[in-house]
Amino acid sequence: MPKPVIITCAVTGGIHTPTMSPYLPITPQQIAQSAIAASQAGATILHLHARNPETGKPDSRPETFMQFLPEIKANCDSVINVSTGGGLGMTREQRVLAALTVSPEMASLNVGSMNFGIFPMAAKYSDWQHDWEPEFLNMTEDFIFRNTFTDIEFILKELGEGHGTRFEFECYDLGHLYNLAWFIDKGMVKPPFFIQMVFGILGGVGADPDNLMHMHTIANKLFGDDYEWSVLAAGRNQMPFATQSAGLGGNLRVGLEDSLYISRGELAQSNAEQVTKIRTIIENLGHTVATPEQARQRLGLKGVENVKF
Ligand code: KMH
Ligand code: ZN
Repeated sequence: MPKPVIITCAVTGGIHTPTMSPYLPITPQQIAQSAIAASQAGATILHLHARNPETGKPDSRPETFMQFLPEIKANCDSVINVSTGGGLGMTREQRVLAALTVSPEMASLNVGSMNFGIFPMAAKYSDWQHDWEPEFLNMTEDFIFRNTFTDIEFILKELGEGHGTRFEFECYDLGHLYNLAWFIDKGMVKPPFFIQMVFGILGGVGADPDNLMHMHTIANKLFGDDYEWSVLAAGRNQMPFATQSAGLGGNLRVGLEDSLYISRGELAQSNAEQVTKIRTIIENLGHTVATPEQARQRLGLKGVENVKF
């Protein structure tokens, strides 16, 4: 019997900008409402970033997160996963501060440095709502998303050991799996590991189904039965890759952080719409969706009573 599928919903992220979609949650109220609706649609885990309410720019301040985290926690039982990726260009300390403050059950951890090229999106839009938007996108042409071994160790120690927070290990390429294996061999990461394989980011592995199969094959060799694997793909590849993962017994991630669309050329009007679409696919495949409690048990999480928000 295949395991219930863990659906992660990445509610707003730090990649897309306000001009790109009127449906992208920006304010704390919008983020909370969208997250709660996504939970009601079936999201097992909620992956959360914060944004400046006035400008929509990625915001790493704990006080901004605290304007929506308690409301989400009070209104749904989905696992709350606070991003340490922040917004491109933030320092390590900025990126991890919110998670260190709120001590979540889960946080993201990016397992390798890379080029993170979202500049091609800039050419698709004009009449920007805010000046920062094209600047933010275009700066990524000469930008390295820094996640050195020292950076990773810092998060593992400060957040993992310090707070009992466990991680959504974001792996954008084959080498990132080997980076994670190195930390496991050093005894700095304990099973069960939750590996989020990321496809289709310019600078990471391409969104080719063969790459998903190979990353899965290598992860099986490296981690055996000690891991849960999940798949996300950016943009138009989101649903096909989520579906491929579900068909292979994997878990998956959707959400407006990773794609603004519900189908080719049609903007998704909510996170819940994407969650509902993939839930229907999962159930049509004969699978069930994992409950937050099942995810807590499978991922070894500390329990919602142990967070600080
Ligand atoms: N934006 C995703 C492709 C993080 O928040 O730590 C990767 C991500 C990184 O979600
Ligand atoms: Zn994220």
